[in-house]
Amino acid sequence: MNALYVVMLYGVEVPPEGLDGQPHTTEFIDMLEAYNKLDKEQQKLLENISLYQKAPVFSKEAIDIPKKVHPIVSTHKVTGQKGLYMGSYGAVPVGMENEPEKGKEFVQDLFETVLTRTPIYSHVWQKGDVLFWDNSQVMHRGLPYDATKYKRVALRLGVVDNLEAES
Ligand SMILES: O=C(O)CCC(=O)C(=O)O
Repeated sequence: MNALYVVMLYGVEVPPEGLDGQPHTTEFIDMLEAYNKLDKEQQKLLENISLYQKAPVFSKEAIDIPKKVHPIVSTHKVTGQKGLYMGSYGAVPVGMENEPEKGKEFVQDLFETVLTRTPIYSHVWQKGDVLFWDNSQVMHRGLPYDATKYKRVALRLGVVDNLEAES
């Protein structure tokens, strides 16, 4: 998977609010904790499952990009700790290609379990904030704001690991 290893986001210009009067935030979930909060049996079951991930682009061309396969339990290349890798919306387990709706439901149910057991860190942006995260075992999403009213400028730096290449 060519997912970025470390991501940095620098809020150069930040909207004063998100939607519906809520603060403008980016949410994060620690997927190590998500894995650790699962029952042992569920952890074991997931060890054998990989997901087809969709390309993280929102264009018609994305349909033609081959899907990537990633194990749902990922082992951190540096710490050796296990975490969940749930990836993109609409991911389907390998072996369930012919019943994609059932596959998506499986992933959705797992994600709902994660959300009930794992706290979400919601970062309320202030101009000038710099965030770093380990993108290999942290999930994130930026929440929407009214782009017709406010300007947002964020600089993003991504680091790709080459740990396999070196070892
Ligand atoms: O815009 C945000 O708050 C999140 C940024 C993001 O999704 C990313 O950098 O991958």
